[in-house]
Amino acid sequence: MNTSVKAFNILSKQFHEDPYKHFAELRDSHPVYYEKEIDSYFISRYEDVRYVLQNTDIFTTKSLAKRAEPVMRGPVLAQMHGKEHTAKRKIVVKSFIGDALKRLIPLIKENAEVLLAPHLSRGKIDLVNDFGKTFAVYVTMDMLGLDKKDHKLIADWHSGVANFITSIQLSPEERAHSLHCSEQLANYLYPIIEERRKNPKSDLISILCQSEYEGVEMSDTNILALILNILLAATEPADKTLALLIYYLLNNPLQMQDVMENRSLLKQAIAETLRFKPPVQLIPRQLSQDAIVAGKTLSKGTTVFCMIGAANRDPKAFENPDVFNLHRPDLDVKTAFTGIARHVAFGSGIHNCVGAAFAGTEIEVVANIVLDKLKNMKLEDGFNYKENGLYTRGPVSLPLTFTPIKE
Ligand code: 2IO
Repeated sequence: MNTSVKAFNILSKQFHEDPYKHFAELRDSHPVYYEKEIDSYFISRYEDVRYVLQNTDIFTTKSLAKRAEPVMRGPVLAQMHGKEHTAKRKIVVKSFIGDALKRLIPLIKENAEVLLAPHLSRGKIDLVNDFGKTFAVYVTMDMLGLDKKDHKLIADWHSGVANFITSIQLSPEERAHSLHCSEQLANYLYPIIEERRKNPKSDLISILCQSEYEGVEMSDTNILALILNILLAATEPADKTLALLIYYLLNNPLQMQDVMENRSLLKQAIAETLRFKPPVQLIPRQLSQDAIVAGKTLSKGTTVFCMIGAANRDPKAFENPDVFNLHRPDLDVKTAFTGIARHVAFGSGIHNCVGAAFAGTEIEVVANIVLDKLKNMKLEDGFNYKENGLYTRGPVSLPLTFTPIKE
């Protein structure tokens, strides 16, 4: 294994521009890559990523105490373990599956339609900045039971907090701004928690307020942390996934045609998008003891990042991994939105994404509406596709043209 000569650096501009170009070299030559500037290791092989994510006793989620708790103001689900984790995850998951999920579908539809409407007569839209970002915030706010008139405030505070959680390096100014956004969110949400305790409705905040753990209601701080957890996790990856899905379908006209002719293939296309371009690229862990990964001994206390994009492109796990193919036999759409998915876009092991089924439905519902309403959809002429982000990553913009619908 060659560990001395490195043709790239994870923190370089070149890597940020297209991490995918470097994944094969990482997996082949530096499967446990050390980044000195941030004193952390990056793990890129599918097998190793699964091993790390599935062994939470050794590769713990303690990393989130530094990365998330200052802005979440309390423990998020991924930080919990044992009885507490099981009980609280159960409370949250109930709102994301079964009948609760079915009840969310009309809200997802309505949000998509309301936000697309003003663009339909224009024949053009930037799917990320004119639609996706606001759509993601609207759906999350509906689910939590927040008043969408405040969506701009929430979106701004959300991005400040997300910047903290998903940063590799953070300047003191950025850190101060993120903490300020977190405080604003707390000031906004505490009175709502108080109010929902008194007058519960059917939304997720009310459910959290009414739920008991070990016979007592949760504290305001613990409820706030879970609300922020859901706000971040539901909003941050949603616009990215939608834009990536549409971009790769437009780039693969035969697959687009298949989906247009048979909408039941859309779920497969979403699963393949998550494998091919996972919106969450990194999952951090902290070692509780010395451990060996890909033949390398890592010591207790070390921070490692699982590279989700690299793992999902490992030829040992997926055939022709660098080809977008919604028909691939190794995708397994039945499990793709569950904890036993073959791809690792939702993580793996006990902390796998609690909103996976919800995410699959949300993107399916909105993508169906986009495909129905934006007839003859094309990328705008001369458009230069660009992605942004190392931790969460997605298209910077996606300007589309389509046949306008006359009002
Ligand atoms: C919110 C990166 C948006 C999660 C996080 C502090 C914990 C956890 C994740 C995902 C997506 C976010 N981590 N969701 O990677 O809840």
